[in-house]
Amino acid sequence: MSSGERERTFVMVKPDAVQRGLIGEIVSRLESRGLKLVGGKLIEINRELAEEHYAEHSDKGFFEDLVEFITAGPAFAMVWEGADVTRQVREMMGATDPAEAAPGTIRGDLALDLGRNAIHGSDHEDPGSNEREIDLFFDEGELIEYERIDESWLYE
Ligand code: DAT
Ligand code: MG
Repeated sequence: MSSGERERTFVMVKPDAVQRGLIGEIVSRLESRGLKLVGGKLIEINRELAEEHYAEHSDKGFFEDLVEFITAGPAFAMVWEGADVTRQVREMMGATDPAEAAPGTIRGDLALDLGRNAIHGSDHEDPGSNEREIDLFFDEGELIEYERIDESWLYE
């Protein structure tokens, strides 16, 4: 492997994108990049889990809307693995506000509104957020260790 340490990150297709039939599109982008899916499940997030997941925003004015949105329908929770994966996924997601997200990014291509921004990814600027979020949504037994057949063609 040439660059970056292999790590895991938590990613979620939010309820808006599930309803809009975009699970496959979003999974496909990460999969085609060469990232490895090591866990995934369709879930209904309850209020307690939503409040814990977004605890860092509990004092913000938008917190209640955010909790309502994320609990409004099924979400698709995933764990992805790869070199520098947390930062790479954030780059692929684009800016938090889809109106500011660059074309070519997931939010820039698939969403329009801050409160309906299609995807969640762990914060690469908050060390430990990836592991914390993985633990919150997944049991150890739900994560699968395996090799992609193309790994020697993805990493030097
Ligand atoms: P991100 O999802 O890019 O990590 P964040 O952690 O700052 O962004 O915020 C979590 C979510 O909260 C975000 O995806 C959309 C919503 N949000 C953030 N800032 C907001 C604001 N100013 N008004 C309304 N919703 C906001
Ligand atoms: Mg965040």
